[in-house]
Amino acid sequence: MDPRESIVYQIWPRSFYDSNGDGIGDLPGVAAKLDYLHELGVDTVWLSPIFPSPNNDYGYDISDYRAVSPEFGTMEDFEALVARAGERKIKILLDLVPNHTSDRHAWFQAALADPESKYRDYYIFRKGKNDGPPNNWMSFFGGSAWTKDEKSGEYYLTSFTPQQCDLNWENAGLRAEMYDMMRFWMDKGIGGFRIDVVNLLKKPEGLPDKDPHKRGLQFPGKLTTAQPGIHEILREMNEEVFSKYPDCLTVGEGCLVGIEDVPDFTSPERRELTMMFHFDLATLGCGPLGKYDFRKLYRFTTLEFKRVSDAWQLEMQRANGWVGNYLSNHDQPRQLDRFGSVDERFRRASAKALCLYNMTLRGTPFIYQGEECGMTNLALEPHEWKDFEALNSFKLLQSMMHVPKALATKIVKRATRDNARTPVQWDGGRNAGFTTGTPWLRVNPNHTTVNIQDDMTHMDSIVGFYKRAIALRKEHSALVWGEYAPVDRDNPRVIAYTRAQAGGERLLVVINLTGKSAKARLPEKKGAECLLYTHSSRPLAAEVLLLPYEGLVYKL
Ligand code: TEU
Ligand code: CA
Repeated sequence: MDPRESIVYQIWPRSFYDSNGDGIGDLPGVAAKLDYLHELGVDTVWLSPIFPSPNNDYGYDISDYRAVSPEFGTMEDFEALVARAGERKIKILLDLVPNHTSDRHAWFQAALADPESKYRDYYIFRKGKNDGPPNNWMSFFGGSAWTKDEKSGEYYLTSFTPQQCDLNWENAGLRAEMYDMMRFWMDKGIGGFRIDVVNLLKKPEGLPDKDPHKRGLQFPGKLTTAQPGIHEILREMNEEVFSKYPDCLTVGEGCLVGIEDVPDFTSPERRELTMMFHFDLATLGCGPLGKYDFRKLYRFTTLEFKRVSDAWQLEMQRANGWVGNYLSNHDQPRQLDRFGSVDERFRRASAKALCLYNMTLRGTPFIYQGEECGMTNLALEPHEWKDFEALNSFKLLQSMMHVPKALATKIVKRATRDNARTPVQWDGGRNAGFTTGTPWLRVNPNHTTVNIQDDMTHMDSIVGFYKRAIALRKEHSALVWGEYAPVDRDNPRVIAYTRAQAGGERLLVVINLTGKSAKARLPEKKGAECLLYTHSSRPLAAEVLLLPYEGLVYKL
């Protein structure tokens, strides 16, 4: 199978399913739910990092690339999971975090202990400037991107938390070790990798200041996310690893990557990555500084959503690029809070509408755990926040941006990644059936009504709709490969498009993305078959009045 045809389900293992009652989801927990995932229809499961980690950034700070975190199980558990998934024709993707290791990693410890060690050059150590860090870069999570090594007086680059030390991909020895590690996992039978902040691997020559005329820390932006030399690294990685494994799926997280950049990473003839994520929907309604930049109050119109969506669909098609489409993941608030409705009147309908959208786009759909039963944000209280990004942003909002505490609390409650990380709601019982122990993060009390088990028996089941939408995509290759063409483009509430395959089918998708009824102007075709609907089947007409969040697919 061409890996672009996959349907991927993302698991954030810590919160998926706990098999041994310690309150932390684990690999045997994933294995226990394989039948559920198989029935859902997904063929690929991406596991967020499962490696040993001190959890300063919950697994994205890895202290050993070649082992399984004891919190999640053993290597035998992992191998058993791959085997059992394979029996169900499900591939496992691992999360590769090549930009940085934890400061607990043996390489970094060796680099600290002895500045002459070969491992020093695995990282990015530099002398300070004017009693401060080597340059003015701001970390992704706020504060300086540099951390001081008190022993040598030098600084090392930490683009995320101060405990995540950026690796130096200019070092050929480091690259060789990384490729070897990747083959180690591929040889265990995995299907490929999701690659963390892949565009950051290439740093600019000389690590210059960003906007040197400006005072204070500056977010380096394109200076670190768009260095042309990144493509040489990826071509080498492809040659050394991916090309050796047929049908290997690689999805790069292109942190804040531009629409003009993605085709170069993903056109098959360039032999780099299979696909990439983009951030332009995730950051809709945010200010230029991202999620915690509340100045636009996270408000956006459906037309703005459509413009971004159309732009990516059309440009990837034109330039032969490929994206992984998603509306939520472990870094973003729940998709219903962002793009749908958490109002009980519309929760189910909007969950289905968003599913229908994701399953009918050009690109590869990614589902994030729990979205299939319509999970929502949990407004955790400040003392419950676990995420470094949230805690740090809370401080910075108050100290640097002078936001009053009450407003800062409101912003962080809304934006924190903890929203996506509360345990999966399996049933309406104690701890939502996630654990028999004490969950590491509070379970959303709405699990008494919002949960997978109850949803599956509901006549208006969201899980049931996911199954039908996934099956539809599997049955109609036009939904994967067909040409994308927008319909009724200026409609302020309804998104509509056709997917047409040369010599094959032509399908029409129409979705009301709002909580108000809306008219859509559609191409006429007598006797068009209604293949899938969120509410009920209805005949195609030149003008239809859609209910809130109603969506339909027709075969023209
Ligand atoms: O995220 C990269 C990234 O771009 C983040 O800054 C992201 O935009 C932010 O979390 C949104 O709030 C990846 C991982 O997905 C994330 O979980 C890690 O924390 C980060 O890399 C560092 O490894
Ligand atoms: Ca456990």
